[in-house]
Amino acid sequence: MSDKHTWFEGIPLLTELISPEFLSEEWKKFVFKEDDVLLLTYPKSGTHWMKEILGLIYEKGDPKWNHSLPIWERSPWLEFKRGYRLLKDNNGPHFISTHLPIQLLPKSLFTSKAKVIYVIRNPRDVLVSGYFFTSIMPVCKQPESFEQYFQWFLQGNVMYGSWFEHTLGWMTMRGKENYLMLSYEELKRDTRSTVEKICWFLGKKLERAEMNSLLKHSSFEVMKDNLRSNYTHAATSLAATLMRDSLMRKGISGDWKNHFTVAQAEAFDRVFQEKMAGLSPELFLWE
Ligand code: PPS
Repeated sequence: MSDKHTWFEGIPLLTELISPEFLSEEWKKFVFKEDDVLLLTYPKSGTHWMKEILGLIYEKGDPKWNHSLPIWERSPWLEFKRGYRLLKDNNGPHFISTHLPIQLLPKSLFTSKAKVIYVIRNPRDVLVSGYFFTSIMPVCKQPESFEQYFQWFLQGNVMYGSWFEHTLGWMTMRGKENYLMLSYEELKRDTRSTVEKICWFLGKKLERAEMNSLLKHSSFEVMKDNLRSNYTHAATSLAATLMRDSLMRKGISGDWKNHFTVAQAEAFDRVFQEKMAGLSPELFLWE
């Protein structure tokens, strides 16, 4: 693996974005507060979509906040220096995001009453989305082919490590009352009902007009044009365009069928069945 990845406690992290030194003793003592909302995802699982939805729930469908602050300030990344500073320097409540696996989270999470939302996505679509993202993002290790990335993904040699281990880890929190697990697919299939479920979990209620506004402003098309969500405000215009087109790429379920060969689909199924054998198939309702 190239130096685009730095391995930390067995997990490949993007060298340019996260340093093991930063995930230090001080960082590990971060205290989650009762009214924080923590969004947990493996990369490419719909994180930005959920960030947009959370902002709209708390703002009762009004898009002003989502359109005035960059998305990385609305819901800072716990594992990025800049995000962590924002969280430390401001009393909150916070919307916090992370792609880290469970074993790397600050321990206060496990005794905190912070609300935790975990979004899972069909790993086949995660793989395809990750392939297009890493292929054009200079901070990522770029694959020479889809087949090469496919193999890296199955081996866990991609940013944030194995999807299988990551998912098995976060699923151990199932059953806790401050933990809600959702899938990208249910959000896509029936956004309204899924947002109602999130509102119920967060103790929020939206009127019909507020919900309609939320659905409009969190749609793929509107988000792709939201300058504060599509990274157009990122450091350079090239980075911004690359980010927008790779971060908000297609926004559909099942795109893997357009990219996997029959042999890849079969190989993936074998690994999935082996790694996820202990879990009920009902947890994975996707095609
Ligand atoms: S990241 O970079 O890991 O944080 O990416 P993440 O935000 O988790 O996931 C990116 C994928 O989410 C899709 N997306 C959406 N889908 C539906 N509706 C909306 N509003 C939406 N916003 C983002 C995005 O297109 C990426 O998936 P792919 O399959 O690549 O299109």
